Amino acid sequence: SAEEPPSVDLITLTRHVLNDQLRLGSAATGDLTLLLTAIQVTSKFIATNVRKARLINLVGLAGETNVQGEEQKKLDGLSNDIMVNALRASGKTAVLGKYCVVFDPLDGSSNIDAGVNIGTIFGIYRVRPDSSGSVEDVLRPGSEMVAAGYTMYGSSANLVLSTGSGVNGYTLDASLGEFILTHPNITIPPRGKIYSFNEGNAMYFHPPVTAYLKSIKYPAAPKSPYSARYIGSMVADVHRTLLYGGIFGYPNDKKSKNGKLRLLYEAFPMAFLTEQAGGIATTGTKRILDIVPTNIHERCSVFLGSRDDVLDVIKFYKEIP
Ligand code: AFP
Repeated sequence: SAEEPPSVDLITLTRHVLNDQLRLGSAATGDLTLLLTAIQVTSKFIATNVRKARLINLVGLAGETNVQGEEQKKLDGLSNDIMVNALRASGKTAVLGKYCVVFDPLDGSSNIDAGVNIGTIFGIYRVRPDSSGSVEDVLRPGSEMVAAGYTMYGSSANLVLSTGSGVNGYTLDASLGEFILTHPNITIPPRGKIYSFNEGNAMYFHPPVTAYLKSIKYPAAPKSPYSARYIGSMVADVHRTLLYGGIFGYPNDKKSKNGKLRLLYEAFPMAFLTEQAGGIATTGTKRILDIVPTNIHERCSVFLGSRDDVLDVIKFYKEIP
């Protein structure tokens, strides 16, 4: 009730991660905690700028015409610079101490104008023992990531993180400037009722995908058809999938031969989180986290979400050539 006193034992992201590290004993030097602190600061900064950009979009900047497009585009680059500076390197990967980070600073940016949720996606590798940090350190399977997560910029900023022992969700308390643990131990329901695909690509889909979608839209009685939800912003679509269950898919098709989503900084981190939450992430024929990348910008086919839903897709791939 409104009479209830505020909690006096807030679990912040830093506290939570530090506890995790302490549990690991002497192997933990606190470097990962430091790195995650940098990512948190970055997320707060981007969250503020996303909010500002939306305001500017609504009211315009004093003395400027044609603010809209310009400001939106800048936000994309700005987020990249914020992230890069915070992580001290360039492009989509950065080396910090004994860790390498792959990231998409502002994923779903085509949605900014409409005020739809967007996000930052990141994955973290430990540099190989013999390396001083190079691109080779991130051309490794996603299963070798030590941590992965995203921050979603919506009505609040939500940071969802896994350091390899489950998934936790934190919400930015703007007055404290801290991410507070609000969604401990996120687990995906084993089966959901929602499918999330861009069906505008249906005419290009391969037969197993077409057959799978038909099976959930026209199920045999007494089953009910699935609901469609597609935001077009991977962070938001995956966030909903982690919390409510169901399936998110962006398959390769006759037009996009390798799919659309980027393996390193979209598919891997989301696959890592999905598996840590008890779900499955596959290309249809192969576990995503087992793929060995050959290029940092390569793409891959993606199906992820509730265990039973993704197993259904895999079955269609096995049965239909
Ligand atoms: P943008 O950053 O260009 O908006 O792309 C976002 C994205 O990479 C990912 O966040 C979405 O899941 C996917 O693309 C949506 O793609 P479609 O617009 O083809 O549905």
